[in-house]
Amino acid sequence: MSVVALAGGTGAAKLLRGLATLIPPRDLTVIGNTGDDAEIWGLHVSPDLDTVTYALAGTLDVARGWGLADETFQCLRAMATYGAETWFNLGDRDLATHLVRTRALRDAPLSAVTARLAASLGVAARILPMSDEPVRTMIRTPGGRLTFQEYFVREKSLVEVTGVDYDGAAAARPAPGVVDAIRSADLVVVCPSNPVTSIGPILSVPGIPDALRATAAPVVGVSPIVGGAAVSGPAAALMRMRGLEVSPLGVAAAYAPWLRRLLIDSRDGTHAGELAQRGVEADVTDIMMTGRERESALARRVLERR
Ligand code: FO1
Repeated sequence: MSVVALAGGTGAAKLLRGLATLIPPRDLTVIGNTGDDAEIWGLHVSPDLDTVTYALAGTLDVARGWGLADETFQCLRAMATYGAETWFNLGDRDLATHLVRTRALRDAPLSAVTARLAASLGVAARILPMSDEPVRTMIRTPGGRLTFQEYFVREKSLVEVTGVDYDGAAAARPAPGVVDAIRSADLVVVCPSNPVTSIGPILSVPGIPDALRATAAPVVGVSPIVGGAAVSGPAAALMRMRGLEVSPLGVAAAYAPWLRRLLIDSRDGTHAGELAQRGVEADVTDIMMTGRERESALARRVLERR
């Protein structure tokens, strides 16, 4: 069985860890968001690809949802003494990933470099960036445009957002393997990630929405919205700004017309009827992944064919 997952960062990491307990890693292909990639101290940082890779390698700092467990930040402190910007917390061992990636990108595309990093960390699942070309999520605010990391980490998502752009998307192509993986999948999973800034950039790459429409595989999502609020991060404000209702209905609207089934929380069960009217089967369950067992239980539910 071939499972393809569209993934952002933290929310996706939990579901992917659950899936990895149930299917052979070689059956899992992750298509990761690179819209929030950033250049920090001259290094190419790919936060979502790293979060997914570390999660599947078993080395993610699960409490924080990003970076490596048992990390230290000596280099960050040393950089501060040189007057460098230190709002983006790069850990000492995490730095090794960015050093190796940045050097390797001189000779190879991001997809090849990502595969190499994953293999070095013992990850057998296939992790593909959505594109080898740069696509950057830019947040429009009354004070000007910010990169996603400036908005999310430096400004703590507190500034007003007037729009979101995916710079470079029009000229980007899906990374090698992305379209084939979607078209030949037995199941496509949309992880519980931010529809605007995690899954949105993936869908902005020409060719990926067409593949989702064309695949014979059922496309199954897990709602990142529970009880009218985002499970984590700024998804609610960004969805509102896009005119999407902050509920499973808004999530379904973001993934129309190819989303077939959406796992929603018991608290949102009242939306099941309207989802059905819109052609999306609601699968009502407890979707909060508060521990390893819940991650596996939710993943099992995602894999169930109906
Ligand atoms: N998130 C934060 O909230 N603060 C940070 O300082 C931070 C540093 C960081 C370093 C490496 C990395 O891979 C991720 C990091 N993140 C941090 C998370 C990152 O901003 C988010 O995971 C995504 O970009 C959103 O999915």
